[in-house]
Amino acid sequence: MRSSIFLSLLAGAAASPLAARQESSTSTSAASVASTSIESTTVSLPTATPLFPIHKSCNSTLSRQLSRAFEETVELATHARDHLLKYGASSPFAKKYFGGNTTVTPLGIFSRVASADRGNMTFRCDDPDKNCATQEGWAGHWRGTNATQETVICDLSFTKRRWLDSLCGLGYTVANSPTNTFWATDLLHRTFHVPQISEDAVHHYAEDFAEVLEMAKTTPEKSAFDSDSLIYFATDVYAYEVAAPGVGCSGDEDDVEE
Ligand SMILES: *[C@@H]1O[C@H](CO)[C@@H](O)[C@H](O)[C@H]1NC(C)=O
Ligand SMILES: *[C@@H]1O[C@H](CO)[C@@H](O)[C@H](O)[C@H]1NC(C)=O
Ligand SMILES: *[C@@H]1O[C@H](CO)[C@@H](O)[C@H](O)[C@H]1NC(C)=O
Ligand SMILES: CC(=O)N[C@H]1CO[C@H](CO)[C@@H](O)[C@@H]1O
Repeated sequence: MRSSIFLSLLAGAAASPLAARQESSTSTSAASVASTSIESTTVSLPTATPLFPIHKSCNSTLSRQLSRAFEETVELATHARDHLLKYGASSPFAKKYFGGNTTVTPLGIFSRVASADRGNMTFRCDDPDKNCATQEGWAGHWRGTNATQETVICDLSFTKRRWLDSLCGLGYTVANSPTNTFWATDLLHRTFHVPQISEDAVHHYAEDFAEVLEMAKTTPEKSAFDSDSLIYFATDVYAYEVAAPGVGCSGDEDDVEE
């Protein structure tokens, strides 16, 4: 472990003077650090993209795939962030998915996926809660109250998820295909469940694509915090600007299966 300097953060009402203290390089106890602390190897705030931690239960084969999957997740989130930085609420995609409301919330959420500190969150490949073994069709799950910062990726994910460069191919359209078609979209959803990334702010309000569109029109203040709205937005933008420039693969909203 690298030696670290912990800086107390001026947080909320309990503002306190900045005070630096040394943490022994052998101590890895996150619990010994106040939850309002930030870790940094230098005095300035970290700016590089931190890696998503992959648990040792993932063997080399799985770990190599997960590393690439997380790179794509960060790429998708980064692109969504940059699109919002450039166009803000005037983006037609922001209008479509967030109702033209302020985009500062989605901007913050995508920024956190792209570059928030990863804390002690982890993605594991064993099956501690036995959901992979017992729940038909589960390809992974957030561990919830059993371990809020942990996510399990079941073997099934490794046979089902597509790479982002297949976006707009194989019959995929944003409107008519599942949000978990790709590693990047599936993992975006999984990071939204982890409080280290989402600060518990992202939830499921809409049930399907039609509801996502309806919500943007009626209660856009919810859309900005809706897991599926955020995923559809990021995918639609990436399809239009990267996968099939100027064309995209939004799909026909009227064909959406209920
Ligand atoms: C991980 O971090 C969270 C939040 O900072 C803390 O509540 C939890 O105890 C930590 N878990 C471990 C295993 O260190
Ligand atoms: C890693 O685990 C997967 C899934 O359990 C397995 O199919 C694969 O053979 C393992 N790879 C190595 C190098 O052990
Ligand atoms: C938490 O652990 C219990 C006991 O092993 C298990 O029954 C439950 O399904 C787990 N919760 C989740 C969200 O996996
Ligand atoms: C925070 C904010 O701007 N909320 C607005 C989002 O859009 C709806 C509908 O136009 C407004 O009623 C909210 O005030």
